[in-house]
Amino acid sequence: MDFLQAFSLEGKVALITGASYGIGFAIAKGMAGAGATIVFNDINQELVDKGLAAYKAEGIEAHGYVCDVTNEDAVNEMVAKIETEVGVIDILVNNAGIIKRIPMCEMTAAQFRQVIDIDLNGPFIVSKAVIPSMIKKGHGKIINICSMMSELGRETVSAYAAAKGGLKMLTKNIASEYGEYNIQCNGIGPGYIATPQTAPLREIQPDGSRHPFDQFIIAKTPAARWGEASDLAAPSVFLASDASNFVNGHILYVDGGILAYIGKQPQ
Ligand code: NAP
Ligand code: GCO
Repeated sequence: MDFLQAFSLEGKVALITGASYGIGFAIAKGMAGAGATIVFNDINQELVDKGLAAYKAEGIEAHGYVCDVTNEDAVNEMVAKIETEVGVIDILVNNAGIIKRIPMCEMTAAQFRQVIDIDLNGPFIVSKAVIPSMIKKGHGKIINICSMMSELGRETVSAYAAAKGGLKMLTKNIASEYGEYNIQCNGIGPGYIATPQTAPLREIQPDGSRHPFDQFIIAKTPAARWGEASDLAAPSVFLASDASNFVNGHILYVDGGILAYIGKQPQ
């Protein structure tokens, strides 16, 4: 096999959930650059239209659908429509996700459930909808967007950590259950990435100084910076391409080294 050809996504259809902006958009842009046809969804028409315009501005003819990943009927309907209008999905990126930063004892069960529903049930529902056609086609790639919180805890993110820890195990289970059908399911665990989701942690303080959490993350990251959404594009292309055909059930942490580092030693 031509070595570079192994990384090509030419002729592949990629569905990236919640990809009007942020990490999903950057991953989709990378996959389009590698030759894939891009399909994305978001929860309302306004976001989809914004996404379509953003893709167009990058020279990408993306296909956008309104769909909430927690609604099983809507997801099944969307996947059927994509198969008719664009083609069978070769690559699924479960990217849509939310976070709620609330101390655990102040969090309601309804809030906890909402995070689990979007961040864990969503990937289950969308994966389940695409796997049968992947089996028929003889191959498929599923990439679950996990987190540092698939491995670590921290104050206020109990639901998110539970969901992302669960998503890591869902990844391993999909790999175990469907590997024999030439389906590879892997995860990407982004470090701290500068997107709207993390904007509250980077807000400039009234006195003009950097947010204490922002300073904490810089000190905790050997790369000494926040990640950019674009840092996730090439690792995603790798996991979506033939170059990773024997990589299954793996979580690739793209974190500037956070998980490798115990933290700065006292001076
Ligand atoms: P983001 O900027 O908030 O984007 C998330 C996207 O998902 C938004 O377009 C959002 O739409 C969409 N979404 C939310 N609920 C949805 C639903 N039920 N159905 C369909 N789409 C839905 O977040 P991001 O930072 O790009 O994060 C993307 C993924 O990476 C998430 O899974 C997140 O947990 C994960 N992640 C992020 C970081 C980070 O540091 N930023 C690090 C590790 C992992 P709305 O705008 O309408 O909510
Ligand atoms: C937080 C953050 C994180 C990140 C990310 C880390 O409040 O600690 O939002 O959870 O977004 O998932 O990988």
